[in-house]
Amino acid sequence: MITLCGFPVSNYYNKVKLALLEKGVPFTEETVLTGRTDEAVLGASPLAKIPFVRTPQGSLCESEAIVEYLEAAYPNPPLLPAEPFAAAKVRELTIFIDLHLELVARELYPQAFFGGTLSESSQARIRKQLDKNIPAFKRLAKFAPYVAGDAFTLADCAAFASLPVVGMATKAIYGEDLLLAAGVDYKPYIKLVGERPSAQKVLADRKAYSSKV
Ligand SMILES: N[C@@H](CCC(=O)N[C@@H](CS)C(=O)NCC(=O)O)C(=O)O
Repeated sequence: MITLCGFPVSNYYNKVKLALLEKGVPFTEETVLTGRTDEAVLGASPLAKIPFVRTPQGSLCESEAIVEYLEAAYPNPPLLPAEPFAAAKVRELTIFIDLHLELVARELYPQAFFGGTLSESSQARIRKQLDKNIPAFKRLAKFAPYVAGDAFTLADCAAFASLPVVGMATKAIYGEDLLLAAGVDYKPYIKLVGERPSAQKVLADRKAYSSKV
């Protein structure tokens, strides 16, 4: 049995949870907050980031390594195309979401969501990166109707979990959702994916957790 460790508000936690649910892999959840310095966490996730999973073979961190493991260990239903180039295109898009959108926008979160402050120069630096990276993502994203094309893939696990956060963070800091401003019309897509039972569970669990803390 797999144990998913982290908490249901985290976008990377929910990326992995979506993949588990879509594949019907049995799993349990263990609440682990960030910033832990004990061996139980550092032994599984050396940077103390969440999510990580415990499996009968050992633990694994980094959401992309985890979902790739799930894809290999539980191939059905597939969340990557069988054809190697098509699969690589899905991975390419996931990298753009995680690395070039989310990781850049993440620098905004302390002020956007947690009451911190960012200097004007930091805001300007991040804005410059997003103004370059969002149109780049737009070139690759299909929304037809899924982010990588006509099938639900691992890229949707990342996109569903992270695009709304990127949108909200940019709106909070810059007064406009930079995804929408650049013509990335992701809202109907989030609604479509949000109708899947996997996404409904992720959203319901996130809501239940948020109302508890
Ligand atoms: N590259 C990591 C990113 C995970 C990540 O940044 N998780 C956040 C929560 S959403 C976290 O643990 N932040 C605390 C920290 O970075 O110390 C992944 O894909 O799993």
